[in-house]
Amino acid sequence: MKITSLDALQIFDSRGNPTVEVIATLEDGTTGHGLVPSGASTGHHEALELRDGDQSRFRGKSVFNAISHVHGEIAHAVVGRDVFDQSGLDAALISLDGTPGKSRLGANAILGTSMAVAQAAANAKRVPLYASLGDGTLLPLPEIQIFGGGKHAQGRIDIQDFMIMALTAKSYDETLEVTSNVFQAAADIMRQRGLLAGVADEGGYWPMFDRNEDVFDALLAAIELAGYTPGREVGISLDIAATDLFHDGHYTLGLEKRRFTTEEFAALMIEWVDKYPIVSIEDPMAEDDWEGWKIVRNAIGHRCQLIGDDHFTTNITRIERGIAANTANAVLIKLNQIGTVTETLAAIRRTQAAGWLPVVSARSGETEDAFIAHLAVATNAGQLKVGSFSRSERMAKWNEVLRIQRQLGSRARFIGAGIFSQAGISLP
Ligand code: 2PG
Ligand code: MG
Repeated sequence: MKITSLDALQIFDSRGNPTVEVIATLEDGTTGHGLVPSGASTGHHEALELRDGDQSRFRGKSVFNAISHVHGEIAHAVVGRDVFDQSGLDAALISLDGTPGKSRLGANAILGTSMAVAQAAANAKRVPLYASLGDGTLLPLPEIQIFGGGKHAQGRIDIQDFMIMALTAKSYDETLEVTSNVFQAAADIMRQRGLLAGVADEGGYWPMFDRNEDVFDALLAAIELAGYTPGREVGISLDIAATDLFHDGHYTLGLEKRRFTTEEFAALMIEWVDKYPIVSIEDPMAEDDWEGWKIVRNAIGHRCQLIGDDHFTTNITRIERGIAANTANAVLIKLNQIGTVTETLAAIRRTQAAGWLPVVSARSGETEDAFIAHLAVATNAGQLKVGSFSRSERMAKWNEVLRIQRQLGSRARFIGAGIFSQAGISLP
């Protein structure tokens, strides 16, 4: 089935910033849309999101150049190709761009095209996207944000994501019920303490705390108020986003005016895992602090999931270096960090082949597209991170997994926190 045309337009993400939507049309009239998300705490090794930089329009953030690349060179290369040859099409886009970071045409232009074609292929086959992308049937364990900080809350607290994972839930539905209970209880706690002041970029509560550790106290109180035992039914998961805390060779917690060497910051991460029921930490160390990562991995990698986000940027070369150096045991998977569907699928497969865990993730700037819900199920990734349990750009993904569960019926599988044992992680 041939692709007959490609269209693109500037739409807006959940922060109201411009982003790219691409529409692929096939010879039988079938269409597929690809909506591109956008990060704020981005890694330096990510593929380039092409923005116009014209300060007179959308503060420099418009994406009209990326869109004209879709209408021009990209359409020229894609129209007439077979929609079912995703890897051939993605390879053609990569070589057409010709730069390592997709900086000439823009990773946003390329990814929008790649996603639109993947969706059009599923639509042409008249199957859901998850069934077209792979043969997985495993529903993911969610990692859901309760408090948001870091760059998503103007640095109000240093740590970016305070999340929970429903460890003993027997089904995907039950994970959402547990999350919903804790999310509402957290609002009660914040209200009681006079700290409720709106939500951060991914829908978690805006952090009116004075110390990073005060957030742990509020989170533990919320879990208990909801009727669960922290560490048994509900575990804590953090995204430190440590790249943003690392400047001039040191880590800084601005809220507490504390400065750390690599060894000291690694020791703090280990201390927190000893002190609190933490089951997962993302980016505990800065993206290129390979030595710091090794210290943390050696100390706690057998009992805590350690996810590389900025550290790997969904880039197979960096993932392979991490596997060889044993710096982590899990990889955050974001389509727009690498820029094509094929490379994203390869990053997931490589992670799984090493006995590590892929965690499929949204960006802080999201759209109504639920592509990643399908990607998580299609690849049996086992975990999904989409920010909080509020705001429709987040709920679109959680709800889509409910629909997939219904479609899969008795074929749907759920192992929840059982996924950790696949990476040799035993929770205490
Ligand atoms: C992250 C993501 C999502 P951003 O750091 O994992 O929480 O944030 O999209 O801003 O990189
Ligand atoms: Mg992150």
